[in-house]
Amino acid sequence: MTRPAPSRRHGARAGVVASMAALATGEVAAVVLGTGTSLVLAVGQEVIERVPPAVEDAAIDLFGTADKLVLVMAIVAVALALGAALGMAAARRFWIAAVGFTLFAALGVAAVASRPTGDPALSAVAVGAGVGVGLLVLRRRLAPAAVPLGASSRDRGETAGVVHPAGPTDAAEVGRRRFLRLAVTTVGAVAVTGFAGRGVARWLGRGTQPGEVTLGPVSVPLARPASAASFEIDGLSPLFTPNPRFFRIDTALAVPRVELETWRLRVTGMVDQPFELTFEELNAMPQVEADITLACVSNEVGGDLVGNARWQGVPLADLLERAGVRPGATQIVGRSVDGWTAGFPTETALDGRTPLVALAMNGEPLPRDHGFPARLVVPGLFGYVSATKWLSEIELTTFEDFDGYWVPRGWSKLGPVETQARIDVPGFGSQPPAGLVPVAGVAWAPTLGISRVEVAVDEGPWKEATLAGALDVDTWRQWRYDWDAAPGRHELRVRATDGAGVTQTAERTLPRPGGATGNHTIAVNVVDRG
Ligand SMILES: Nc1nc2c(c(=O)[nH]1)N[C@H]1C(S)=C(S)[C@@H](COP(=O)(O)O)O[C@H]1N2
Ligand SMILES: [Mo]
Repeated sequence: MTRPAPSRRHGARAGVVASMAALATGEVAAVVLGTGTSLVLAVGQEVIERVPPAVEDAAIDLFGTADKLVLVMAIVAVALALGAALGMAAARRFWIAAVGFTLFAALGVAAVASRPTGDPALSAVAVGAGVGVGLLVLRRRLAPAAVPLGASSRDRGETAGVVHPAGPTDAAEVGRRRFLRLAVTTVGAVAVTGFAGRGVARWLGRGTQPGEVTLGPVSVPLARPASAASFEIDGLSPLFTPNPRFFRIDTALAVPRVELETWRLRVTGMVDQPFELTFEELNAMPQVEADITLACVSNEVGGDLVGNARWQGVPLADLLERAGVRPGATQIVGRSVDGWTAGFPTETALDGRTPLVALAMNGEPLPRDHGFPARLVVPGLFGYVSATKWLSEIELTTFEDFDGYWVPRGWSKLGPVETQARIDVPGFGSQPPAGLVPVAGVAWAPTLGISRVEVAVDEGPWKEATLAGALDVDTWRQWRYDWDAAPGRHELRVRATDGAGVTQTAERTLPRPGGATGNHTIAVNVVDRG
């Protein structure tokens, strides 16, 4: 007797369920086995690193910082769609699904293998388990006897009339079989859940908690200059951005979890004495504090991808001195445990500014999101060329020999921070009451400091704003302008002048390739109180 083949629709549905089962099994197995990354994360990371700049820009425009979540959902959606296609094919020839699932699994393992943190052998086991479970599920669902209760009438119609060759004969036997199946499933589920649960716990506990670290002492703790007393204005950015509110920008789909026992910082490349340090050794070196404003090159004029912190760490210059930089080593490259890189001129480490291998941020060990256990911070340079988080290596090289992560993706080789001013209050589109309206914000020109901020109302002349004391030339500076506002719609513009007397350009440019320029401008609607 030949059985009718399942319908294509039934095949597609079975394929989706099978690929869901395969993905879920693979991800759980990855956690349990501790493969370092998973198929979905590794494929996502490959997509992030390979996508053309135009697509990347569009995705960021469209989804903003939710882009990573959208990416993961898209990968799952594609996997399910492929499952549907394979399920349809498998309804006729099962081997097509077997080959298809195995091919995609191989691609996934290749993605894991290309990650510095991934273990290809273990992940082949995890992905293999996923494929096995997926194919089992598919086989069961495509077996004519297994048409599910919830199947559509069409599916049932097509398989109606199939006689179970060895169907149960009496009710007692049916009961026994059901009980047996239930028992086996329950035991299986409990075992898997327990195993997975332990794995998840281990996974979550993996890596050292920043809180477990005791930071070394600071040679000369910074006192906050008395002159830096900040303005008390509602909505104005505080001088120091609290860690939980500090912007986060990176390519990491999963934040790297570093185990301090095995972590090393290596100084390599064009040096006389390459060396490596444990965290303990690094933490035991003389440390300093520095107030440095960090800005992202992707920050739009008026945007919030900028923050200020008090960093604590080891001066980069001390590490370079110990290694002995060879002549001709024009570029310092920071490399992250996840393979990300950023490079900046060697002279910026030696020209009097204070680049740090930072271990702490605002008095706490670096939070994981901001690079635990160590990161670079270089005053005056955008993060993408300098501020390597989860730092594992500092390599001396040349600009001819190496490009950091973002350079081949269309961003400038050199990334000095553009002088900028931002209006924090009143908010864009707000409706302040007529009369005296405090206009305030922050301005930055790292390494030179801010010497003047001016505000213009509508087409009026530039008027000088009052500056709060300067924390440091490397940090932003608060400013305020008390505006006598008349009712109606008004436009406010701001511009900053750096410590060398150069006023920022009014020319509007996009962030790519070297950072946005132009005057932050907002519109407000002043309302008559009477
Ligand atoms: N390892 C790693 N470090 C990185 C990045 C990254 O993608 N990976 N992004 C850089 C960029 S573009 C910026 S702007 C800063 C942001 O630092 P934050 O997330 O601590 O604010 O980190 C830099 N360091
Ligand atoms: Mo950035």
